[in-house]
Amino acid sequence: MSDSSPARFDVVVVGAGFAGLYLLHRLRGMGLSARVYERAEGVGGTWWWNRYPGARCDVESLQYSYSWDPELERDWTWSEKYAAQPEIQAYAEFVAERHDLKRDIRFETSVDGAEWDEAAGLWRIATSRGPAEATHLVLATGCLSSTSLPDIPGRDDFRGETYHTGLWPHEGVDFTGKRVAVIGTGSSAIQSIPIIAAQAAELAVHQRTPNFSIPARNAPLTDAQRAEWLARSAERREWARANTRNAIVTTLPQKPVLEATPEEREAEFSRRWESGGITFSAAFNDLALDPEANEYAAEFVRERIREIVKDPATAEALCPRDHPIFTKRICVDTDYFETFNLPHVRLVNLRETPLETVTETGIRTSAGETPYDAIVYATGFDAMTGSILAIDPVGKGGRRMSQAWAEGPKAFLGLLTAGFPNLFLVTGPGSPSVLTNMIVSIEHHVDMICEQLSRLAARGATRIEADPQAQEEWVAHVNARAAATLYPRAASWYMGANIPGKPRVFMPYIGQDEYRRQVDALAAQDWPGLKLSAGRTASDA
Ligand code: NA7
Repeated sequence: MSDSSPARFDVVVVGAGFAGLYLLHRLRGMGLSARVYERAEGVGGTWWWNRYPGARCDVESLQYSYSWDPELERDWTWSEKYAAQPEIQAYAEFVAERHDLKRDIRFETSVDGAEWDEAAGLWRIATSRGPAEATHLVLATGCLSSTSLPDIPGRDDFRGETYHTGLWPHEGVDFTGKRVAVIGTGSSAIQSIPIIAAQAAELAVHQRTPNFSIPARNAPLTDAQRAEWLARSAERREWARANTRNAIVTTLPQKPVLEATPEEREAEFSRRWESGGITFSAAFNDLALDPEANEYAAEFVRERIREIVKDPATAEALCPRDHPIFTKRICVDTDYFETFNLPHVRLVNLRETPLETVTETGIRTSAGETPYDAIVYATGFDAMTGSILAIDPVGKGGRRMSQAWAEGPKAFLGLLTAGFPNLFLVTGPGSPSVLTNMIVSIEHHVDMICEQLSRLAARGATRIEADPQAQEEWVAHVNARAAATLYPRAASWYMGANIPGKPRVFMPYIGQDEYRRQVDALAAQDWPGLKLSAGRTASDA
């Protein structure tokens, strides 16, 4: 049913993931009227949709949790070192219930468009359930929520079951006795393949680019571990925010690998490999900067692959060589490489036998056609910009975001785009976002948005906009930071390289610790680069 007259709010938020939930809580605390629109039936954002078997966070659960309400961490018990999707989604649900957030969320409602009304000083928002208006619009739409299904010839002809990891059926899928093809070897594939293999009669993994993966060493958390975290969590979180590139508590690297002896090198890589997880990347401080240093880490992982995978040709095919390690988000797995030792699991190396077409009954590569009962596309997302450009807001002068971002996304601090007044992005391009513990970056951006809304109120202003010059300088700064590292050498989704036609621009800001310093310096100067002005508000109109 459609509402007839537009609903009107101080702030409309798109998305009820971790960003939307915290933002709603903050906005209420500021006495603002707010409405969240969410296309899913429940809260959790990416953790609502990514229900594929084995979906699990690569940041430890004790850290991948909110810090804004200390009671949440006292009253919620994480069961494992790395939480699986159902537990994370249940946590989002727990927070929504605890803070009574759902009454201001409209579920199963998509936001299909938004247009800035310059005269009225408000956003006119089109939702699947009717129009809304708001002084401010916040796109808390997530960085990995717009799924990408490759345009493989014949894709829609397949008569068997087809799945995308990012749009997994809520009732689950049972692959028992089935012949399954997985396309892709990114993080979603690497997590799901061992579980699908445990069910399927046959599993063929279609790999175009091999990936680096570190064992998770997941395990149940003990009461002692939880108590130890709780006793010092605030201090540790603060330390990670101030001192690390990714806002993850770890032991910081002590030296460059190029200055380490072979014994030191081996010992430190081995220690990190044995403790597991993405902090393997913090073994030495030059790994993302120097190709020779990087190669030591890459070769260490290749050696482990060769040890694990029994068939030497398969092991070699699984060894990544196309990109420096850490220039794509490192995968974290449980028994991924081990799965290729199972007799019913086969690697299809698309570099040797390219995928030609999907047929009605299977997949044809240059080596011939193989029948399957199910195809799983683990083919990723139109990352960081996909969900924003799906709404494609229309800013001042009728200019669309897709026009403003034609050469790549531009946003001052990853937060506001020039020409789009009162439109905030949460963890947008130009902010550390996907290179970090996302929850930490989300909290930072929500706090920054609320600070700007408070400034507006304190000054009797109603409009905030990024200055185009400040934005250009910021984008140049983001690019310069990336260019000083090995990151741009990978054809990664950070670069937009996985989506045909998407501009190749390194989107996230490298180093959330430095980002915070930049933000704090701007705050100390009363935010040069952000223009506040008075104008008519939604409530005057
Ligand atoms: P990713 O990391 O983008 O992985 C997608 C995979 O799909 C990757 O291996 C791609 O190979 C493969 N792919 C995409 N299109 C094709 C076609 N046309 N043919 C064959 N293979 C293809 O997505 P994920 O969902 O695994 O992970 C995304 C993030 O979520 C991850 O980084 C974590 O932060 C959580 P390619 O490398 O392009 O050769």
